[in-house]
Amino acid sequence: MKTVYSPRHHGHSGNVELVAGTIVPAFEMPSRAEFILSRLNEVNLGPVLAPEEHSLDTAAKVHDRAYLDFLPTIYDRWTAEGRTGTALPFTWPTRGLRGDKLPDFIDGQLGFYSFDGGCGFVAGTWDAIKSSHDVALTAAGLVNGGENVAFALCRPPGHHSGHNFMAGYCYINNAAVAAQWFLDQGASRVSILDVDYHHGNGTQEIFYRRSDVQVINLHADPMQEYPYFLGHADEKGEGAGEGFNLNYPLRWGTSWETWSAALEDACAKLKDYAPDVVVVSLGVDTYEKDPISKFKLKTEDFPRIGARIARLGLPTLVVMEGGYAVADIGTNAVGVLTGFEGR
Ligand code: OKP
Ligand code: ZN
Repeated sequence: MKTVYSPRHHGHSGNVELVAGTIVPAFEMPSRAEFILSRLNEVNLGPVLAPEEHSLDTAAKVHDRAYLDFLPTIYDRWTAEGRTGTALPFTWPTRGLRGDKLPDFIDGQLGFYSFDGGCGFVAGTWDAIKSSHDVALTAAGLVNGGENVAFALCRPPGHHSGHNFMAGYCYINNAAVAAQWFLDQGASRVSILDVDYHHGNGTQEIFYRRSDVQVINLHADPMQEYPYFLGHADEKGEGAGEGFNLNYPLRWGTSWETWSAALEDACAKLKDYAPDVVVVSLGVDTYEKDPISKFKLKTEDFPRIGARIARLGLPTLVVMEGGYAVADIGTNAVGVLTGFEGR
């Protein structure tokens, strides 16, 4: 299997976040991608290719253009105010506040375009975001060109980012952009299968009223876990999208027996939809040793995930999302890929 990877993800480093009332180094760190890269070389997964530059025109079909225009300007505007360190918002337009008025000042604009404080900007963040987007589209091109599967080693991840907001380490929704791109290339239907521990609220939001992208999520129950305010089983899509969104919220402590039963049901629903291509939002934060998650999947379970998805027999783009147990992230993420290949 071919992988697309860019070292430009390194620009997004030294980031911080608020955890349990304290500012700490962000769990989403550069070594995540490096451990995956070295593991896939170790097992000879296949060639590792550099991404080609892509315009943001496809991204602008799933995100607001004004949001995409804002992202590259953030860090310069932050430093222009004499600030150093990580650019972060501290106010958000929640219930009862105006979501239709974009403030002038950078602090207000950061809040306007965010759902939470999980998306810090440092000097190289925009370049990393753009490279991650390009990685996803280049890998999508491999699948469109006839590869049965390709791996987009994206960093930063994307699935929490919605049409006009960043959230949970995610800025551009790489999987959503890739799905849109497949449609633009002539696919009639695309399924996004999100197996990250966290609900892919951004992906759900983007396609909620559409029937051309089926969105399936297996994730920790939002009653217990981030992103808390989306991801319930009764969210089935709206209007033309009704019936094309599927959520499998699972309780803390979920292990392979329960998780794989949900995957089985999800695969049956996906098969019924008969998409031309599958985009997998791959998070391995379902792992028992993940520092921010509470599922109990074991290292030997990850190849089984890949094998089950391969059994769908559909062209598949695997897009990297979360996973924070960095010492084991390579083994677990690449385990899904080797499982897909039947080895
Ligand atoms: C991104 B992905 C508090 C910790 C919670 C949000 C988790 C984002 C996960 N700062 N942070 O889905 O793996
Ligand atoms: Zn996650």
